[in-house]
Amino acid sequence: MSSSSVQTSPSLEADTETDKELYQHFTDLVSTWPSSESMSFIPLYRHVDGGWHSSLKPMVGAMVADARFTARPSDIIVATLPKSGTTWIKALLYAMVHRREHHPADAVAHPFNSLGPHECIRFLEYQLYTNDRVPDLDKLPDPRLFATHVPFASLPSAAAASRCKVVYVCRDPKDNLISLWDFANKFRVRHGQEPVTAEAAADLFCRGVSPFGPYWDHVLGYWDAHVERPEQVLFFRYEEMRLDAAAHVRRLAEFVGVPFSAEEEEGGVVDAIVRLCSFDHMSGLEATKGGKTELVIGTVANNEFFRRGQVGDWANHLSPEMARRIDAITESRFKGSGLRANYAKLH
Ligand code: PAP
Repeated sequence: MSSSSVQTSPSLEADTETDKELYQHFTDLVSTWPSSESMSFIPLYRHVDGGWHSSLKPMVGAMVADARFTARPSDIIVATLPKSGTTWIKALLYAMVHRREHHPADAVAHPFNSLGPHECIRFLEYQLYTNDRVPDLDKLPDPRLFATHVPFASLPSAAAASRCKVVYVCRDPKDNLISLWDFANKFRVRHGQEPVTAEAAADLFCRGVSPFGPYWDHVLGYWDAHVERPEQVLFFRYEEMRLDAAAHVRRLAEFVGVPFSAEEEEGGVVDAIVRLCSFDHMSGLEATKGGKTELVIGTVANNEFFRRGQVGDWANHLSPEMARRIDAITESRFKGSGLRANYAKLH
């Protein structure tokens, strides 16, 4: 975690600038950085310090968050690459943390009936630090739950200083890519653009031109942080969550300091959380079928966050050659890190 984005602008006097001027300052700065066509409907900029890619507004939002977010040690931040299980981990974390006020077995009264996971836990750069506003987050009760897609090194520097907790989820890059590609094409079509082929999207992905990518840098950044500070950074894999979601809910609860009591275990609370947050249950809720999420890049129907929710769907879309190309990069980049490269062995 660093304040690299602030270091790129030594003349910035954040305390004296109005919110609008702060956004303008970073917008002007990012606009001078390299940009390239992407699989989505808008170009991606390359963060000159961090090396990661994002469209303009979320990148600016992340920089404003870096400058202005004040953290508490009790904060919990969900960190993911887009399309690697964000919606699911947000649901699991929210349901687990709030299990006493909102019993997960009480499916009728649970907030998920009216609020999607993205409204329960908001993204810093897509929902909170947007539209020239610096949100007042001081009144939120502990523990405050936030989400972000930025790499570990670009998390708000206040979060590093506070030692708040970070929950990371990664996913097989091939499934991550296919999920991203499908989502990006929906945006393209909505904006009157031709969809891109899976192979073209994969080529961009391999060259690191994907939201918050390169994929491999993002995953390794959080992995290394987890190895160094396991008490601060939890590292989950989507495929392993699919194999045993209950074990992950227990680890999540222990990690944030609210383990399940013997009484809760006997009462089946863990399984109730898993069921409540399952793809089948969440995708059938009214909040999913009819709800929307306002993101700084546009409004998204909540059902767009639920596609298939499966492991290995990439095989239906990627050529064997492209799959091998991605696997070879993963193998070589993960080598020596302690992170298993072979996702196929996980399921
Ligand atoms: P985001 O980063 O834009 O919020 P994110 O939730 O990470 O998106 O990605 C959506 C993927 O998670 C979809 O995968 P797919 O395209 O391969 O189907 C979606 O189906 C999957 N997903 C959403 N909710 C769940 C869930 N409860 N369980 C398992 N997978 C889920």
